[in-house]
Amino acid sequence: MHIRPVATAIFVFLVCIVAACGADEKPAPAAPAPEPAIVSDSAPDPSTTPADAATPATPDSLPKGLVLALAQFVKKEGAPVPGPARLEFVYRKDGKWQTSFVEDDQSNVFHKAFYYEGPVGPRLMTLAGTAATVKTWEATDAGLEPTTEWEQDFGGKWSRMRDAEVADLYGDGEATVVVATHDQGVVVVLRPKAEGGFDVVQLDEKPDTFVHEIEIGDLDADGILEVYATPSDPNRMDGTRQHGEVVRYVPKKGEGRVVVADLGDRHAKEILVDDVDGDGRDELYVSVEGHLEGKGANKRLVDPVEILRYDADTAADAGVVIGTLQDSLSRFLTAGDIDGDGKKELVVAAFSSGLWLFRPGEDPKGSWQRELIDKDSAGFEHASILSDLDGDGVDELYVASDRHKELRRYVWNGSRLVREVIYTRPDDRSVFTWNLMPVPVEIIP
Ligand SMILES: [Ca+2]
Ligand SMILES: [Ca+2]
Ligand SMILES: [Ca+2]
Ligand SMILES: [Ca+2]
Repeated sequence: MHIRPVATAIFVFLVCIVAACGADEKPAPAAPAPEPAIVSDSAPDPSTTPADAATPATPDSLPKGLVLALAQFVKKEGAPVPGPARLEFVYRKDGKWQTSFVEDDQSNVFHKAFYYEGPVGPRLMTLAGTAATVKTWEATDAGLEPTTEWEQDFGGKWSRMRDAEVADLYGDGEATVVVATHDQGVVVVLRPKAEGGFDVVQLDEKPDTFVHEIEIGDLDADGILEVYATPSDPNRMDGTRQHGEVVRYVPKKGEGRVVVADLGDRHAKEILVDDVDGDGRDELYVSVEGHLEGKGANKRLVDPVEILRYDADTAADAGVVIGTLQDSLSRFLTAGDIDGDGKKELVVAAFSSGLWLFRPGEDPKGSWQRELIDKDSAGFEHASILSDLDGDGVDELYVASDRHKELRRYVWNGSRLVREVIYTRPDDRSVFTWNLMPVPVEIIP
């Protein structure tokens, strides 16, 4: 692959700004990709307008929209600088996809925003970096009104709220929030109080440690939820190999950090806990980064991205490879039922090789079937989610293709996923879409 000057310029720009905006490592350049080895890697053109008879028509209005959590860069004296943390809402009303936004000057990145129903009613919850805040936002006639629920300077170089998941962690019926942070290894539980607000309970801390991702589930099927997290050293900008692992906490049992996946000198870029194979028990999926060697034009991929599966009894060094991608990174895994057959699939969003659909094989603890959904979809984070916004029982796929400044929707047409662009950014401002989540339209400003 020839690297065009414009691509190089964009890459250099990304490296320059990435440290400032809450990114935890530099984007790797596109690897010269040998052709992938297994199953159908030729995708039909997904950009076909979904006009086939089998493609469901999109209703004029939908009960749910999407919230995008963003870092943005604005021009100051001609140079790009981090702008205020930004949320964008995309929703369908009156036969059109519409947008609205909220900005927060207190921070320069929102890493995640999601719908949260606690004891005091429905809110939007946000996680921001520098300043590191967790806020709830109430829908009022005057717009979304924020309340700061937790704010902290962790005392290191960076202070960021990075990820959160919500579950009834203690079996008390409460929507408890687990939060991952940068850069002192702090993991906390936010326990909602009846009168509003949260008790902050710290699960862990470790000097000079980024905690990137949180997942919650019950792998051992004992009815008690476990918390999974991905701590790492602060990523180096020189691409040096670093140790990676996935750890587990069981707050209800008072059980602290246990390493469940030891990835040697490779990082976990994403984890997902879900019962994708449908046997009634959750499993842990880990997206392990690929490795590039060499410099400049000689740079080549020596280890592919691997998607590993862990069950409750899998040893930390014995994750099962369900699939590989000839790519350096994959930072999003999302599970759902894309074709309405009652079985879940896994979508893997890779850095430069596109969007991939994984289906469990006959033995879901072995190699899975893999299909290319769309080669022409990319972004540093490449945030993606399977969600049933139209409520017809089948999940649609929503993807932020930041390279194209587009938000895209993919719908199953009976034989494949068909792409539709539902939002194109109207300006050339650089953004990182860190996350997107479904939200009821009632909370959208
Ligand atoms: Ca359990
Ligand atoms: Ca399972
Ligand atoms: Ca399915
Ligand atoms: Ca649907």
